[in-house]
Amino acid sequence: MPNTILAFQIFEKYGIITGNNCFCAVPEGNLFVVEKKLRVFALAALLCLLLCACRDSGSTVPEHPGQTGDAAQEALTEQIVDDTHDAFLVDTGGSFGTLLVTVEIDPQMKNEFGTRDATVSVWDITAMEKPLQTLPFEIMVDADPEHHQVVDADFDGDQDFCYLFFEGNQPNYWCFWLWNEKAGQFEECAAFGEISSPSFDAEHQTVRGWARDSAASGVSTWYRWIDGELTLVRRLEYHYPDQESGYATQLVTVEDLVSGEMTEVYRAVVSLEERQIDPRWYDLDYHGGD
Ligand SMILES: [Ca+2]
Repeated sequence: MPNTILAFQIFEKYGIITGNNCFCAVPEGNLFVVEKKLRVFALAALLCLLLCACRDSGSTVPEHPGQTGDAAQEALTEQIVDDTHDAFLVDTGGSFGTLLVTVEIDPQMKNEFGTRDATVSVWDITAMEKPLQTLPFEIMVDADPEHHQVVDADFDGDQDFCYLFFEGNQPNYWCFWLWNEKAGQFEECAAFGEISSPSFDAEHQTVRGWARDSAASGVSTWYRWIDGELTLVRRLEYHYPDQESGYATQLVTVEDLVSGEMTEVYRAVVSLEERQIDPRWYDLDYHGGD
């Protein structure tokens, strides 16, 4: 788990952290109307399909009745929520239905930066004897209902979830676990660990990040899922104000993913006061020019 390493990198970049006082850190069966003479054939075909479906489901996801939101909501009300515990529901949208997720944070700090061990447990409320999954991670903030998000982070139609593990003056970083319906489990997506304040645009299938570097400088990033990998496709940076200009101007650059490499496609010095940049650079379909 690389969170501690990332936390140190963040610490080096952003210095002393304020804020949370933590360093944080069958298709539905189609019914065919068939002529009498075709019924025997149709029934035989249906039987064959059912046998294939049973074999397929048995090979990946265990048989599971799924759960409705109401039953899961009732289980949620019985969970502890305080500074070291959180609980919420995730509707996987598949055979497991709605799952209960609990988070427990060890109160004991591991180092001077306030890193603590935490555990995400995923519960099937039809079998509460033991969690469906236990997912350890490291955290540098307290538990809080505002520190979890349930979102379809990879735009596949199934809900995923994340938990805040680091929060600075503005940059904030989240651990993401994506639902894999075929495997019947959540899987950590490490790529999100480097994206501050991720937000999601399902319409354009983009993930956007924002990391403030100072009061006047910062970096916006845009990502897309390409061949299953969360891939940086644009980076727009307002650089630290130019000292030689008496902090009246600053450099703005835009880098795009071109032939597999991040390539600078725009560079301009702008007035710090007006911060003028062509707003079209905030549209990924714009690549410069008129
Ligand atoms: Ca998803």
